[in-house]
Amino acid sequence: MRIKKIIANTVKEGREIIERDLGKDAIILSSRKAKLPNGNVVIELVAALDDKANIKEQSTMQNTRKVNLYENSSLLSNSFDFKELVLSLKSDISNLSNTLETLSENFKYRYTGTMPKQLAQIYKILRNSGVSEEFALNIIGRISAKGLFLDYKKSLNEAQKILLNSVSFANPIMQSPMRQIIAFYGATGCGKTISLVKLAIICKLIYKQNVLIVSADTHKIGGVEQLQTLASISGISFKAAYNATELKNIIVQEKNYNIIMVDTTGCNPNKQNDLDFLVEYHKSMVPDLRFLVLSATTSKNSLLNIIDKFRLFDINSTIITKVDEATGLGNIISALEIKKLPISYFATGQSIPEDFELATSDKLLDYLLMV
Ligand SMILES: Nc1nc2c(ncn2[C@@H]2O[C@H](COP(=O)(O)OP(=O)(O)OP(=O)(O)O)[C@@H](O)[C@H]2O)c(=O)[nH]1
Ligand SMILES: [Mg+2]
Repeated sequence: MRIKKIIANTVKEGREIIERDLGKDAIILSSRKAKLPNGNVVIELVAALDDKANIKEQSTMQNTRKVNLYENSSLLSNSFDFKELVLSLKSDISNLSNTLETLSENFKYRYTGTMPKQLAQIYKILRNSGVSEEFALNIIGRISAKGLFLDYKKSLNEAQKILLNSVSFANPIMQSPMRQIIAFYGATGCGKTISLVKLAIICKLIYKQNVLIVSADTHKIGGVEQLQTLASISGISFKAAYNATELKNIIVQEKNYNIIMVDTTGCNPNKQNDLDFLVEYHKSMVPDLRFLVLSATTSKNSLLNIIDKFRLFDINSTIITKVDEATGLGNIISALEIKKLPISYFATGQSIPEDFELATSDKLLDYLLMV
């Protein structure tokens, strides 16, 4: 595949240059206006030509002929040709997938062509770390405005500073003379139960709190057993609430605990019934602290959707899980920046309780970008 960028005075002129240089089969991938250093406005066109297109076309025609042959003869006697056809189709699909990959890469970085080299590099790092296109462009614009763009290191520091400043951190669970009810909400499989156990152990061992774990995840097969086992290994008291009334009774009766942590059922944010069901539990426990657990491997748009849907529970703060599996936290930062939700903790693996830490700007810096 050959890709060529050309500058012309008009789109028509650009097309003619592409046709002359790459031939009639070239495809125009993008066109936009650009300003030259002398102030002249020109058209910048990016075109691509698949060198193998003609060869492939011929081979596909031959293969089509072979298929027609099969219609009139025994499949067995042509089995060798059939194998060839499958191999050729496989190679066509693989070429197509490579072309799509190149196109999608070009699309992802489509603005870098006009940026100074250093900024283009930082833009790519931001995008690869999950920072949205809009936010990444905004960051690049702010770096440019400060005139830092010729110094890569300074530019990168500035990008990190902007990202760090765009999120806030919430206080962790504190020792308190008052009993605290803490609820964990989130989409299915985001890491609610494991995070709850990690935090319960930390509260018990470090803060010397008397902790009760309650499972309100009684509808999922094995939900109660999973948490009961983890609580028992950790030597933490455990109860299960099979409906909202039982949860309310536990909260009313269990006055001797400083902290009651409630694990809720994982909800599909797009199923209103699931959310309504959870609201019943939420109302019955009236939690003091409401964590939304978000996986760092979730896309920005899905995170925005989850945050919007879980607003029902008056979330105070977030726990970001699976940081160890994510390629940067740009998606999380982009979503939290828009929704103005703070972070309390990072979960960085499956080990209980080691892979759990307080969210601070230093920690965030470690995970922020895939540099
Ligand atoms: N790598 C990694 N895996 C994690 C992390 N947190 C949780 N997990 C794993 O993710 C899977 C789901 O974790 P759970 O805590 O059961 O998730 P959940 O939100 O309670 O799931 P549901 O109750 O089914 O909605 C388990 O295999 C966990 O070990 C993390 O920070 N890093
Ligand atoms: Mg769970």
